[in-house]
Amino acid sequence: MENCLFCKIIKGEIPSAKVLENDQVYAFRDINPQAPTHVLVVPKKHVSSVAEIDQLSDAEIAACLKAVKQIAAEESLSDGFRVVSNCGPDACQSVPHLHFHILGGRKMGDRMA
Ligand code: DGP
Repeated sequence: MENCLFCKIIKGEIPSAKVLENDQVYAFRDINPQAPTHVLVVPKKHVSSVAEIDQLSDAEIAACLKAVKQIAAEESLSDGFRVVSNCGPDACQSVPHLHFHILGGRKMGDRMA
């Protein structure tokens, strides 16, 4: 997608603090961290959100979640972490390229919304 911010980050046209990359997934630190660890995991193929996840292959979907697991281990989030994927305006999704927030490094609030 020509004008997609995260597509530009994946292509290296916009700098990012890379955490993990493989054939299917790119992960980088959020520019506005909301926890000591705040990493975004994105599929390299552009889809807007979970609402379009059927446009990804099963392997691409699995790669995202396996990346979440790998990053949580590498970031030593052994006490737990939260995975969030905002989807659409009611969820305040601000970048329309599917992404999974990994939030950890502190105790989260017990309310999710
Ligand atoms: P969401 O609101 O769920 O769509 O989350 C989008 C996240 O993307 C938000 O936490 C801030 C982050 N973000 C926006 N622009 C940039 C950027 O240019 N670089 C990085 N690293 N993160 C960004």
